[in-house]
Amino acid sequence: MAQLISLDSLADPVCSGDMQKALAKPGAPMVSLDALKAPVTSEEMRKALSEKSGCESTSSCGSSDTKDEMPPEIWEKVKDHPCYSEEAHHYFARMHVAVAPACNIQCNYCNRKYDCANESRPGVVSEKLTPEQAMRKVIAVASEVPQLSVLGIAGPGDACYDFKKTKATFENVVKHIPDVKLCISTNGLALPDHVDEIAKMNIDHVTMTINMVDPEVGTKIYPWIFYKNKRWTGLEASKILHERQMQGLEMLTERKILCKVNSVMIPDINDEHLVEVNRVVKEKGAFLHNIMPLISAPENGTYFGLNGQRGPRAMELKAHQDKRSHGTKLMRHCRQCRADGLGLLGEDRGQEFTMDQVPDEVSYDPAKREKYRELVAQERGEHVATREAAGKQLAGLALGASVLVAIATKGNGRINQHFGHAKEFQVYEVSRKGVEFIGHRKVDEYCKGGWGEDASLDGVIAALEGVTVVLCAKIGDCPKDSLTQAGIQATDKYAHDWIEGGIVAWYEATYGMQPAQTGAAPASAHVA
Ligand code: CLF
Ligand code: SF4
Repeated sequence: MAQLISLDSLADPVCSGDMQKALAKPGAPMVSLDALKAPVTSEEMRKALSEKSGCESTSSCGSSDTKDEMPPEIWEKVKDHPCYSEEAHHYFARMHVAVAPACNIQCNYCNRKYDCANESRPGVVSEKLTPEQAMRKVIAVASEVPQLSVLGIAGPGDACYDFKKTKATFENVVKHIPDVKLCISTNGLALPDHVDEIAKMNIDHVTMTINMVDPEVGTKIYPWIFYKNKRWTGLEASKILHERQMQGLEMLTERKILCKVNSVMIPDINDEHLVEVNRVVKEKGAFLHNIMPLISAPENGTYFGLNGQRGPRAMELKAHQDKRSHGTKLMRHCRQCRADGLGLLGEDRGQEFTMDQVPDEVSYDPAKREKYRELVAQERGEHVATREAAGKQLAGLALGASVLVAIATKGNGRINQHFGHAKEFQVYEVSRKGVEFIGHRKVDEYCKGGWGEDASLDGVIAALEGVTVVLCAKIGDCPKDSLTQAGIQATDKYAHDWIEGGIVAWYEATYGMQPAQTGAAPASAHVA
């Protein structure tokens, strides 16, 4: 008899201990990537899933609220892209190949010399690759990581400045894996020279980092640029960069290539100015605006890090993003990836696929990716329906304040991670608008080698500033008590629920669901 297959089983690099425990549970879904090696047909999987969810139909599944909000051709481009669709980031993974080491500008927040496998910030890589190595690595990863949907080139320098390598890599890869989406990230200076080639190569997604639309502001961020064989500094450098960025954005818009704008929020330098950036990029056709916090510490060796420029705190960033949320659609789920990032956003599986582990001869096996996509198409429908129902339930409440809820999740849209294993918590805001994802908080795992670390717990508590409750798959009494003392509730009652469903159930159990005319804001709700 075929065993039940869950999305987790296709996607999760679980440890063998977890697997044995899961298999020991009567009726538990099988939890192993090995599931894909078994002769399980997609028909069997569909049947298993419909038995589980009670959903026989596959035709209506896969729809989503966001699908209804955009033209079908745009939806096709974003629906499986973990950065362009918040919903997709629960299911799909990106892979960056570090083939473009050279850069034509200097940002005061960048130092590409520094490398640490645990470091997650743009410009950082463990291994630079040639286009040929990149192709072998992508094929190996695509055969093993079913969630992979996007191949990105995000440096470690600039994908457009090093365009020959970017182009050679993409051309090699699409010959073997034609359905992978291609994505590049650039500072924009060399972009206008390559937009036509980008269009020809079907690169549908371009991210441009735009930190200013006023070159005076730019002088505090960019000490120099290299353009037309010459190094430019000061205001002149920032003016050229700004003009080229605007030209590049307009060219992308004309060719209907989706452009996401990333802006690094640098307190007291461009934080207030980002309002204007948001307005201008919206006017010029940017699809999405991603305001990211400056990562700055002396040990990073960056100009800002060495000179004491601080980054924003999580709640500062949130307040800032909230103020900008009426301009271009905001991205809030960015994880500020490394230039060799691999996996779901927020996880990094790069160390599993270093070049010494990639065979010289590789061949692409599409089976896992195909089966995973079929399952996602179905589960996603159920997830979206849960989210919509959550929104309706909350719409009539008299909430004067919003509540922040932190979720421990391994992906797939469920509350499915132990508190102690979380390296980040996803934060949702419960308000009259429904349940909205508003960001994540990175933490050091509390549980290392089977033991809780008090020092890590202090860090987790600090990172959860403003959060009312943590929902997770499992939590011990010890961390739970410490969280309670810090004013944060924690519970594993909603383990394996859809995130939005679990949140509404917790809300109802805690505050009740009172109608607008009689309800009052919960006393302990955090005012955001
Ligand atoms: Fe990579 Fe960037 Fe493409 Fe995504 S990342 S090139 S758009 S595939 Fe995504 Fe990473 Fe944030 Fe970038 S989470 S840093 S936004
Ligand atoms: Fe670093 Fe990117 Fe800035 Fe170049 S554009 S200096 S790689 S952050």
